[in-house]
Amino acid sequence: AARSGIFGWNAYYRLNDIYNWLDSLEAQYPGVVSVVVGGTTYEGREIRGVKVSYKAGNPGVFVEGGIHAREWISPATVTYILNQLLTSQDPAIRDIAENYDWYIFPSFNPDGYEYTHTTNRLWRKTRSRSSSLCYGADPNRNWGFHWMDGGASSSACSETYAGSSAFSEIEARSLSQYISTIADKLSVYLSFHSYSQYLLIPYGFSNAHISNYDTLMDIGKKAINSLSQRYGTKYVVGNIVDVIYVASGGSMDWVRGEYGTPITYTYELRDTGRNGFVLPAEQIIPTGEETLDSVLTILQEARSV
Ligand code: ING
Ligand code: ZN
Repeated sequence: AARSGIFGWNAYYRLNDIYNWLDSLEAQYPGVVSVVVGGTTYEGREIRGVKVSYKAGNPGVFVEGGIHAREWISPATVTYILNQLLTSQDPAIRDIAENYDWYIFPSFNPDGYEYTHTTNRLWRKTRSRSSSLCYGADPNRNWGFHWMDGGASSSACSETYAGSSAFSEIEARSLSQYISTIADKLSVYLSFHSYSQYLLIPYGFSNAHISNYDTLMDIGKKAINSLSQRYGTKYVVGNIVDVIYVASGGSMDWVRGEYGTPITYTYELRDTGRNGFVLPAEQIIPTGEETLDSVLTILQEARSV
């Protein structure tokens, strides 16, 4: 478990530890890191992130973590990547760090994340009151592009409850509004889930080939090859429907559908089911390392498209 005042990647951390660390980065890297607020949750927490910018006018990369509460390796990997962008001496990492503007949100679902620490380790959804019987909607079925167009439930007690309407959840609604303010600057959107070791491309409502399907598949294959080099971790790349299942109302679908952001991927991080959502903390650093290897490839390749 975490000791107070210390942040790192040998344990999983509470929301406030993550937020205090983000705040400390702003103090440590003035003029480079700024804390940004993407919205507010049902229970009144901030959805806090950082912008990392070494110079004006860079293309933007948005990094989304923790939209599902129980997928703890997601916020941990996102903070690992953020730390490397600020501290790595590797010229290739320095190059992507300094030549993109980064918008990084470790937890898109803070209420759910805290609930997995206090009450139910396997909670997935938000914590809004959905019915007299059940809490929460699936924040990755609540976004307003092809909402409720397959692979989402209208039953309040379902794990994939899409909500009472598109953007019924304040988390998805306020984050979509935040993203709208920077969308014209974004060339890349990366979303981090677990588990299954997949690298997914839009859409989740359909497996029709999108306009740059071949490019995304091509870059995706290079990315999972880079990822495999360090520890031999095997990923599969493909359209969401082709690789896993139909799932509408996801954040990545909305970003691509609403703004046409060209390079968008959703990661399903380690493992393939041995530990599932309860991935041992010893795997945070290796997961962070191999995932950053693949992000580096994506961003190097994204430059020349
Ligand atoms: N997987 C994702 C889910 O929300 C996904 C897969 C990604 C669906 C992007 C739609 C869009 O079901 C997990 N593990 O949550
Ligand atoms: Zn998920």
